[in-house]
Amino acid sequence: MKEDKKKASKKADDLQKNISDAEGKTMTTNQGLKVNDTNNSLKAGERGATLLEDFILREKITHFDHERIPERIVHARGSGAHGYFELYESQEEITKAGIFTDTSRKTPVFVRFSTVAGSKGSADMARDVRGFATKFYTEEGIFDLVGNNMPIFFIQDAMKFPDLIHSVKPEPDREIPQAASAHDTFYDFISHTTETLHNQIWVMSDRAIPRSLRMMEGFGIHTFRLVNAEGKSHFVKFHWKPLLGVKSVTWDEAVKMHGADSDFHRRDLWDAIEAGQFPEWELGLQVVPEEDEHKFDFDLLDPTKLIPEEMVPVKRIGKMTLNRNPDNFFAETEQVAFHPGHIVPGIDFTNDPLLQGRLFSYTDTQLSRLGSPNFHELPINRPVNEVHNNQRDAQMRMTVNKGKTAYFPNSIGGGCPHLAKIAEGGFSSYEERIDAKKIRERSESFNDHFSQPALFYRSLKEHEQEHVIQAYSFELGKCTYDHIKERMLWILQQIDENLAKKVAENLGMEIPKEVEGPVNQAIGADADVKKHQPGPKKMYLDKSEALSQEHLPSEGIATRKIAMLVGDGFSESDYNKMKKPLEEAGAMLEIVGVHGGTIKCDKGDSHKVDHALMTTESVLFDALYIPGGKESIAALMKQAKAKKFVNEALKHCKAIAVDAEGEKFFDATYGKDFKDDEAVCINAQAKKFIKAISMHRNWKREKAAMDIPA
Ligand code: HDE
Repeated sequence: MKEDKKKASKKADDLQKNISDAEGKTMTTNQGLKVNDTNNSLKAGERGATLLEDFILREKITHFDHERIPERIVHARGSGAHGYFELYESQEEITKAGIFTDTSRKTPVFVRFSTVAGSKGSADMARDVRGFATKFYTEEGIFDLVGNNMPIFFIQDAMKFPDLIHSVKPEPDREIPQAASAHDTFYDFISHTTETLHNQIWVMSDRAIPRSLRMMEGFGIHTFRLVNAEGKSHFVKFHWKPLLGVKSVTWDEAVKMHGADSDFHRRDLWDAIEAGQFPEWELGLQVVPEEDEHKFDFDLLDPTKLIPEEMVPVKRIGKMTLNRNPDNFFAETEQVAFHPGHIVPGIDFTNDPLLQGRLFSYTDTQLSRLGSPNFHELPINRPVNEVHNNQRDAQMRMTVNKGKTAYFPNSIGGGCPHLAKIAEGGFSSYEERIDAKKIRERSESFNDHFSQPALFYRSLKEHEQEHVIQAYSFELGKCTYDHIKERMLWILQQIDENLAKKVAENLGMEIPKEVEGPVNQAIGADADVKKHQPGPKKMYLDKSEALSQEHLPSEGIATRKIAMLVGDGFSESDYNKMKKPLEEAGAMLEIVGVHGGTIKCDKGDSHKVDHALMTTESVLFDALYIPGGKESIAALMKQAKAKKFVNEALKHCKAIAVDAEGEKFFDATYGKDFKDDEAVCINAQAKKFIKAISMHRNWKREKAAMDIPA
């Protein structure tokens, strides 16, 4: 047990070497000189000019002037956390990787979650894919699993990545919109590139507006290889399954959350870890023997395709726990450098053309972002095992290499560092047989663009489908070119007639009989245009349960935030009735008062207000409780915002509990029409309220609640 703890903290111990804690220390310059004044520059007299001689001023300002580094071209906005990974049972039949064979290990990890399109300071609740990048500090070196919260990607070949990203980023003339795909250039690209549709429809689903970074799945997307000690390879897809289930907010909430708390996800992750409620994910594998490669109706190398879990089940092999917040955002979350090419023996690549391109991009981007090929020496990036090679120098080199030799082979340095035999853990690439012509082409097996978006849509629950319709209607409604919207409607019809019909109705447009010109533009000027059009829609599976967010059962209400809306004079007994059971269930009951400071209960005791009504919004909570207390209810009655608070909670299908006089106030809101609702608890015991909160949302309410003008 003791040994285990030691292993888990190996990276923490390593980082400790660079931790600086100023507590009780004297201020110095960067050269170690004790500083006596940091408020005034050196001047020629009290009211005179500043002197060039002032090296203390110059050092401080120069450092400040250069504090910023370029933000990531994609995934700029992110939040990170430390943790560890533990394996349930050895997977030695399919891989020799130590993290997947040695159950005694507690491998340190650092995870960075991100949005893709927005800038570093953009709002967390943007409709977007979320990055889910995990750095495993293994005993054999770094393994990075650089994935997303959706199991497929927009494009099939790395060559198109700059086009995709240029189309979704703010339009270059006016630099708008920020962190949003709802604009012309994105849909111009999408509507001419049907391979994008599968990822695109996922982005229109609830997956793109998660309730919490802790409540998202993660996927490695590409098919990777696992290689065992005998050198046999299996294909594998990586999955992260959150133990809190997969949960989202509604679009109306997301829009309001942008304003109410643009750091909502970052704060939520930080607060949960600080509160000791550590987020957990199980790592799952979908394993396909090499000989089964061509058994599917799609190509395993095509990153726009997933393997339905009904066809190849996900085997859960271990658990990751995030248990520590970074000490410094810049040093850790900003400077962490992931790379899908960071692998360890037992893990290898496939020829997925998107993955192949990524293998180039990630080192390249660190050179401009972090400024030097020595980025691997930064504390957050360095492995926990020793690094020895003949690479030398370059900007900001921190390692002090001893000796005369920086070449191999050498005799002067005793031949060191020497090479590792494969049996000693030396890496060797999987020996894949290749016999091919060098061509700039796309495989025809990648041409099925409609089957899986259609499977996804068919597999969603009714309310989830409705959200997709609303999302397309919103996004296309924001586009200004009719021909782009028409192309999109025609394309949506290929996915699902009803989806296209509903979106067309909302846009007030007709679905065109056909689109002008080829659906997709030719991939190369000399390429056969016909060959690159989307192939016929296949139907190899009616539905895949796992594609609906509802597929991961989650129990309990741990980490949920419940607002208790009160004025002075609220009922203390009601408060006590709810507080203990909710907290015992791991939830947080926070007092939202009609004013800040402290607020009095009916017994005259003062309670600290967690949020004044004027500083918070209903969208920042998972559920709402209104206790009784005559005076308190009278105060709420006078506040339009208190009514809005209730109406929004209703509209967003949240659990609401009301006690005693609280019912009178509830009747003064749209609540009066929802008193029989499954998640509305009038004068109920905490048990019922807890059950209602654990539903996350009562989607059955949604249709009726949409009419609430909140
Ligand atoms: Fe990335 N991607 N990507 N990407 N990606 C980057 O690397 C790139 C792709 C993903 O938190 C960049 O260090 C290309 C797929 C995540 O630091 C850059 C292509 C998937 C992160 C880059 C892809 C991802 C990145 C920008 C197409 C899911 C954030 C900064 C061939 C499997 C990592 C950086 C973090 C970051 C390139 C496609 C996930 C520019 C060229 C597919 C989670 O190198």
